[in-house]
Amino acid sequence: MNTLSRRKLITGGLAAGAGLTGLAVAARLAKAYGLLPPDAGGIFGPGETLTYAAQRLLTAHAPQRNFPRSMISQNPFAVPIAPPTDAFKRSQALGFKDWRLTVDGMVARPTSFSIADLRSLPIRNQITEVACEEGWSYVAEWIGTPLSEVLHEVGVLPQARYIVYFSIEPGEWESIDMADALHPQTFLTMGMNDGDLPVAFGGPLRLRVPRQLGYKSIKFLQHITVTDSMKKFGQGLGSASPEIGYAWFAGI
Ligand SMILES: Nc1nc2c(c(=O)[nH]1)N[C@H]1C(S)=C(S)[C@@H](COP(=O)(O)O)O[C@H]1N2
Ligand SMILES: [Mo]
Repeated sequence: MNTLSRRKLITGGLAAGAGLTGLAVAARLAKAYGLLPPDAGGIFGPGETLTYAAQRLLTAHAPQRNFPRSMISQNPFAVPIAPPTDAFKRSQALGFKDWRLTVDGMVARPTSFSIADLRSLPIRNQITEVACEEGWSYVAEWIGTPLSEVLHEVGVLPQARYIVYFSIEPGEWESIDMADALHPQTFLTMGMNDGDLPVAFGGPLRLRVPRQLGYKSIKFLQHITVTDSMKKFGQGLGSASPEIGYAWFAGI
């Protein structure tokens, strides 16, 4: 037996002895390289871990499709939302002039932004799809400022890994990693199809995350916090979605 095949045998034997499948090995590599999603359940769910790791390694900066204007949906479907609270209605009566987006956590300059403050940042538009996990989708034009502009304003600290974002609607919160947070299509959205963002679609402020399923695009955005770990939020799985059985990473 030559040295090479002997070494192969030993390596193979080690892997078999430890009961490691290829997926589990990949999951270990993913962990070693910081590519584990917060809802990864050890060696359970290595498939989801791989989806996230593969996306991050291969397509970290890939844009979602930007549609031509002719493909904007005529009757976009708004998922019915809970009836607005009195506090929300008061703010709406004021034209949302008192609405604030608070950005805090691992930042150099915690800041509270009004809608007018956000409008004074560089404004961009994109024509992208909202795809719900239940199977339907629509295309709309979204107008807003890239989240990266706000993160730049507040000065994200180097150890930051995720941004966690909360709706005024109780129980509606999500998080994304810094690759998605800094992606140019991740928008703080104030406008839709040439008008203000309607309340039914999350107005006055929605985080659009077009590279992931609709449930990551939280409506009535009120608070963003920057963190190095998801352990301290909710059940520590990254967002409200995995707590009810949906994947934290919903890349499309
Ligand atoms: N605050 C809040 N944001 C939300 C939801 C919600 O119920 N409340 N539903 C989510 C889900 S499951 C989807 S698919 C999209 C739907 O977006 P649409 O209403 O623009 O179609 O919004 C997401 N954002
Ligand atoms: Mo959804």
